[in-house]
Amino acid sequence: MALENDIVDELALRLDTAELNAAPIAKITDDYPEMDWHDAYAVQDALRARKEAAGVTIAGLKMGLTSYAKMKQMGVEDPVYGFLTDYGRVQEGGDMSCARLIHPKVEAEIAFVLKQDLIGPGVRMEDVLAATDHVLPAVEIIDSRYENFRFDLKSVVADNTSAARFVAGTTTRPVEGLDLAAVTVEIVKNGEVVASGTGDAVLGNSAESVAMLANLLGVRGIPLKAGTFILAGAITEAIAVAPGDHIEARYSELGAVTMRFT
Ligand code: OOG
Ligand code: MG
Repeated sequence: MALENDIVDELALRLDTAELNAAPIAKITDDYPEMDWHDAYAVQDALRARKEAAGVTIAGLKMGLTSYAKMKQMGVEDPVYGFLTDYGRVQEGGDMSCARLIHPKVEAEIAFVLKQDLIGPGVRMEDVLAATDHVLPAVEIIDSRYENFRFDLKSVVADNTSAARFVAGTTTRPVEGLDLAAVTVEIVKNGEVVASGTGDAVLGNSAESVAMLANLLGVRGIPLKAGTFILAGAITEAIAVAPGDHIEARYSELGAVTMRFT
């Protein structure tokens, strides 16, 4: 680690405050260019600890930057993970206020719920499929705490991978007989298709992304527990939204997820 503990805590406070006040900040590597990957996840862990101390419950985990569309959009090359919060969960078909968001964007993803723990390293896609209770469609609303959504990998890891809100669909499916790589999705904004993609955009198969999550956690001695809700990463590029927008993510096989921004 290149950063002292008190700096890690100060950066977590900075990011938490930016989120709670919906007031963007400069990316933290501008001040600490020497920070490394351990520091980045240490800041994310400190942010999570701050929120839990304030009464927030962790609602799941997420992978990010797992598709080429996203890596290209954000100019980065490695997948990352973060956490989801109870206050980030929005009801399918519901309204979502933009008041506490900075510059929200929506992403269509496939979510997993496991029936068995996965303990990395060494977890393979087949292990994930065998350990999956069900999958469901989900939209993630990301909202970078950095000005103009501009960041590098260490800054975005510290910022909990831009996690803000999420909407899970109501139809769940077991993975048996379902080709996740072939699932298609369209993002429809105010009646117009604005992005589309196929499941294989996420590391060939979203289950591969969950295997990577188990392995990234495993390196740190953390098991990926049964029952965890996991967002496997955006299939398409992210689409900016504003008050008044209606969003529908339409999947083959998995149904649809809708929401309105206010
Ligand atoms: C980082 C988060 C990316 C995904 O699904 O790829 C992400 C960002 O683009 O702000 O959640
Ligand atoms: Mg995402």
